[in-house]
Amino acid sequence: MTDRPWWQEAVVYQIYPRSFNDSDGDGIGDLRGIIDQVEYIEALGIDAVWLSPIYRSPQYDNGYDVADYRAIDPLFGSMDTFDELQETLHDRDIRLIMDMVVNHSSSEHAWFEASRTDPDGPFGDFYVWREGDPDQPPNNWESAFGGPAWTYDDIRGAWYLHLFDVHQPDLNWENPEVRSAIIEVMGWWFEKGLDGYRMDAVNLLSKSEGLPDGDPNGEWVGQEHFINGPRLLEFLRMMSDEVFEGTDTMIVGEMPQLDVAEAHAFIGDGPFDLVFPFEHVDLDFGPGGRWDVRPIELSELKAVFDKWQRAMADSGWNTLFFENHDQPRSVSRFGDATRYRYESATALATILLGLRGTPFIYQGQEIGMTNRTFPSLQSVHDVDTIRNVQAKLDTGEISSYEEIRPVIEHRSRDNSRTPFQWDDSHAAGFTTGDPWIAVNPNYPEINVASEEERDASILDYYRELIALRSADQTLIDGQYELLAPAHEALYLFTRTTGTDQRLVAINLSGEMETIVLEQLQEDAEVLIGNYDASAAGGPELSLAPYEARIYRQSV
Ligand code: TEU
Repeated sequence: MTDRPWWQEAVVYQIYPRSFNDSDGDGIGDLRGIIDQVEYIEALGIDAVWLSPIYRSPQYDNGYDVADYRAIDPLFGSMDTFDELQETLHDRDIRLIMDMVVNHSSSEHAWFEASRTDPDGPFGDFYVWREGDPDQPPNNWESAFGGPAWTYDDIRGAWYLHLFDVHQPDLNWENPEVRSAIIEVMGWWFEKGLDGYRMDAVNLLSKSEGLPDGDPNGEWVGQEHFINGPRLLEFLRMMSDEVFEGTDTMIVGEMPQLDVAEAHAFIGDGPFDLVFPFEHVDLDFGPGGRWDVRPIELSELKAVFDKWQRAMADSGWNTLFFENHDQPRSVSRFGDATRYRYESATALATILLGLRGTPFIYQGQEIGMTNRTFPSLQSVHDVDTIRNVQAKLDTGEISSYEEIRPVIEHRSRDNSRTPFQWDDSHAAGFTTGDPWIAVNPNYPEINVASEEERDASILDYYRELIALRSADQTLIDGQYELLAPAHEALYLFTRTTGTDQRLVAINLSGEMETIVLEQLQEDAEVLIGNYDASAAGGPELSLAPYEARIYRQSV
């Protein structure tokens, strides 16, 4: 035991409840389904579960549109089932983190209903309303999901802002009543025993005064007026003073477009414990932005990690992730899902758990689930993909879905939202009914049951690696140093505490690679590897395709 906060030693597992396990056959995953798989979760060796939103919601954005912050959506179960889940996890020393979506609510939230029908009432100013010509939005800001960020509401006769879907009106954080309402909600769940929050899109809360037009050529038009806005820190500090202060919780802020230089304001001595930046997963944006893809070099990926690792050496703490419910599957994106699925999935795991920071594993990553194909726009469920593609069709930027299909198949959020693959039975064992989104056709081969049967499986490797890391202070806290930064196939770094060192050696290519590495000692001991490499000391290091090893040595 150290005096470090628990979340610095933790490995977190993200569950997307809709797609994890369905207990009642309606085709949608639920809380009982999670309870039924708690042993699986426990056997992974993780310390905390982060649940994507389960609040009452019309589900236009799969729960990121909250209609009641204090109720569980009946799709997922009841408050009693929630309590049971929390207790079941706590009994096993697994903490529970919930997603909290406070930049916007659902348009079906009672606050919005009241706001649009009674402008002079107590909720009249809860959202960002502007009066004006119904044909002329108040400014040129765009929704992250494509098209204008404004919709004219006929009931109120005014425009409302929605940085995401039309069903996700932005809350007006300038209004102190909004701030206290949210703070009350957040405290309420803490009283129920919750261990922390993942704060959704939380760097968008403060908008520039006067809502001026944004650069029409920006990646997200208007972003300079709503990302890390003028009062953001003030709002987050207030949250921290009134809700987090003095609790033993973990608060991680999701912050799109966050720069490393800005990160320190939010963590360390800042209001949050952790942030999720996106620099490493945005690297493959093409010249046309998010809906364009470019290949990336390994040296670029290493440089981004290196920058964040070095920035957090003395204060702050990193999050480590390759996947979440918005990102495609990492083995398809950064590995080789066809020829070297086991090797590359485990190599990526070794990076994730080898770096310094808190690792977040997304459901299915631990069995090497892959991207799938989306032959038509009708086969896509995600509002982000559908609306962005539709907006491009409407403006004539593309003339058919087929034109953009390769990008969608690379990037669509649906890639990670297909049902969790438990076994080779109907619908991968996810549901006895019709799954809300099609199961990846590779489920007969890729599933938990088949992983359990293999001699060397991705799942076993994850379990072993998590156990190794959780018990190894040098892997948790050792100082990080990158070796051979410009190498385009090898990812090599050390983690050092005093004289105790781990050397993490990974080949991220499909070829055999050899290097003379002075830092690798002859008597270095392999602690874990995804090939059989018990006696493989240096200084000459040869790594098979996607081979990964963690060595222990003294320096
Ligand atoms: O995502 C925030 C965000 O900025 C997204 O636009 C993200 O960049 C996008 O999904 C592209 O990958 C959060 C949630 O994680 C996401 O699921 C929600 O849809 C969004 O907020 C709105 O609540």
